[in-house]
Amino acid sequence: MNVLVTGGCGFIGSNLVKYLRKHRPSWKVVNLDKLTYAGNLENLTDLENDPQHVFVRGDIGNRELVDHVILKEKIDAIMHLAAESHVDRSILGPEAFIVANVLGTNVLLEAARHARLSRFLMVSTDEVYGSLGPTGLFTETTPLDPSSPYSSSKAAADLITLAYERTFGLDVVVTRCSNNYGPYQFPEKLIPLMVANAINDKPLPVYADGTNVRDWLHVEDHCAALTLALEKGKKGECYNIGGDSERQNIQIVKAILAVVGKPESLIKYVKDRPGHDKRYAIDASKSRRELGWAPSHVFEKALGDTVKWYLDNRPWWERIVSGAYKTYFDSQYATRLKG
Ligand code: NAD
Ligand code: TDX
Repeated sequence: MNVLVTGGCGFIGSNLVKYLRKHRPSWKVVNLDKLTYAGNLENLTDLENDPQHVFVRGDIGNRELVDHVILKEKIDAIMHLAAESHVDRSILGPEAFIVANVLGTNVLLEAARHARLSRFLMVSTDEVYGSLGPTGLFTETTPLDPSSPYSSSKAAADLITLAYERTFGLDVVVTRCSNNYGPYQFPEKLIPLMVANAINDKPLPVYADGTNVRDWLHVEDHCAALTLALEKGKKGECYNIGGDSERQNIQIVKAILAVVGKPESLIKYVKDRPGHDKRYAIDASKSRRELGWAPSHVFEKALGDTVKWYLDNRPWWERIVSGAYKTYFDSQYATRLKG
């Protein structure tokens, strides 16, 4: 099997490329990534001399390049992860999200259709469902009701993908997962940002009162689910993937401070994110039943291990927060802390 992974130098993509090389050793993994601010080839140094991993730097929106890669590498299936992925950035500037997530996905779908690929796996998100109240779970039939430019661009891509099955008969599967955590996450997202700030004795900016709830899924459990969805998912179906680990943001932040050994006085409550979804929670029973998947990580232990990974790999994230992206991080803090 020759699989094209898009976005394979990002957080989930790089974990997935490594997961596939380990658990599906006969597969060739071709990794198409533009290397935006969030893409980092250093995430894949373990695979430097691996002939079964082929890296191609390029944009999913470049149809000529995508066609060429599919033909040259004899691609059978696509696992599509490349995206602009950060909600706060989508509020600062939605356009990049529409270009990469909506138009980029459409280019890949067209290429997959014309090359008659055997499967197109669209990695979507639980954020397409919008927000829950204090009770209830998202199922695959929950109506889509996205709140942010990010989640609406993902919902658009998710629906276009499903339309390619109905209209053109392309074999597609859509997965919708909850918040991932683990190694190599860009330090703009809640967990690595809070770890980095705690280590550097900087304020930890918690939006509103910190009671918003996310369901946390370890990235390796997500990679296992994506692999099974590619292999066993039914054509034209959606699969929810969740970690059964609902936590309030403030619980996460306090747990991180405890592991790093820093005081809770570093917590700074700041102005809320506009359109901030209150709660996400996932019913993943369809994935358990049809894919034979279940998460294997226990949240508190895996969060501790994740925090330790960031403590042990300081150069990896320090280069990001103090290097080329320092201006972004500084201006973000300044804006948040004013609130
Ligand atoms: P990320 O931001 O860490 O990585 C995205 C990768 O895509 C980067 O390597 C970037 O260079 C690449 N990329 C962006 N635009 C591209 C383009 N036009 N052409 C080629 N490559 C491009 O993102 P992530 O957190 O790893 O998320 C991966 C996917 O999973 C995304 O589709 C995201 O919407 C989805 N998702 C993420 C989470 C989460 O918790 N992180 C949860 C649900 C769904
Ligand atoms: O500084 C912060 N303070 C804070 O309180 C940041 C960055 C976040 N938060 C809150 C907002 C959310 O309630 O923490 C929660 C998690 O925030 P993010 O890490 O930005 O993730 P979220 O907005 O939930 O989206 C993530 O999960 C779904 C990913 O970024 C998406 O790509 C994915 O689709």
